[in-house]
Amino acid sequence: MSKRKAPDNSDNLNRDLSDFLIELANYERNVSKNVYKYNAYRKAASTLASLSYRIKSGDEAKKLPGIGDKIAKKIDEFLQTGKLQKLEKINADGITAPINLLTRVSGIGPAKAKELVDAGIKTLNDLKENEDKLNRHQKIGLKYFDDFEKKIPREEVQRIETFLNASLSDSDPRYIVTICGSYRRGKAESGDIDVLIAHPSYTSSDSDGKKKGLNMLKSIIEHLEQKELIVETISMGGSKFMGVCRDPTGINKFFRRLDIRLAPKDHYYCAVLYFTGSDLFNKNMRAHALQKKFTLNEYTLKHLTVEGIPGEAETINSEEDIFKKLGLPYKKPEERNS
Ligand code: 8GT
Ligand code: MN
Ligand code: MN
Repeated sequence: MSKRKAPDNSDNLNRDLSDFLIELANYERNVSKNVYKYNAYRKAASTLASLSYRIKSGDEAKKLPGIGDKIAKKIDEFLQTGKLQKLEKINADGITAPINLLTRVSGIGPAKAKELVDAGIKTLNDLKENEDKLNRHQKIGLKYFDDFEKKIPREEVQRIETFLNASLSDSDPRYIVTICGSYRRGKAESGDIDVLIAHPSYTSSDSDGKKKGLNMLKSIIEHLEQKELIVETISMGGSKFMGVCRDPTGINKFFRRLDIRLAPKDHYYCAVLYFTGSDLFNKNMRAHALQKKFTLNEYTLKHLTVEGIPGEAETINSEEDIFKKLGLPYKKPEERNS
């Protein structure tokens, strides 16, 4: 995955407001560790960012979903003074700013960032001098810090998609390849590239499925290294690869974060849905599933008994099937951005 960030629509008329809410959200996530407040600030920021008009007061904002008294007050303070006391204080505490900086390194989460800052490591230079305190992922995150912060234009993802399809079908034409994430949701730019792969010969009922999946994923990765698309491996689990790639046409020179997942064919549509996101959309959909006595994850959709025990996996032959079984109107990927 890539780091959660501010809503990025360029014509955001409330940019200053959504920015300060995201700053507050990051503080709650990275420093206070209050997930509830983190989500509340993020939701409010995303609501304001999606408006087609400029918010003029806290009272006006309060009519919107997810904006209550406290956030409305902050909006008023910001509109009247151009700043926020709370943020001024946070930014002066000597801890929050470096923690926020370090969490921008791929692989460094809030807990690790705090540990580093407590040890006096507060800048990227400090990190370089203390590489022994970093794991493989974090080292790669540091090495490509600037590149990983750059957004990937849609045309570049398209080029990589074409290249991937060609390279994989050249090793086996039956591979099914889908680029998910923000790209599939129609975004003009992405933070990373999320590739989902399946193959008709690999299903969850295979007796030695785990081994088969891992071997298949390994051979895919080796092939893509040979083709000089993949340049580094961050981690490689049973069904999940995290690494670094490069635009194989050479048009764009930046190093990009690449996630590849291999799904058993019968789990494919649940995997597509999950891997397309957005993560907020997934959360809402899973909550809705629970209300309908289903449990939904990246693998399967299952009915829950009255005791809350999951039954057999439903047969799913499309993303539409999942929505239908949950009694929801189908949403196209472009409609899943919040
Ligand atoms: P992006 O352009 O910033 O990459 O936006 P994105 O494509 O929507 O975000 P992502 O972080 O690449 O995640 C894409 C989907 O992958 C998410 O919707 C989520 O369901 C799934 N996902 C993973 N791993 C993780 C994870 O560790 N955390 C989160 N939040 N989501 C994850 O595959
Ligand atoms: Mn990702
Ligand atoms: Mn992504």
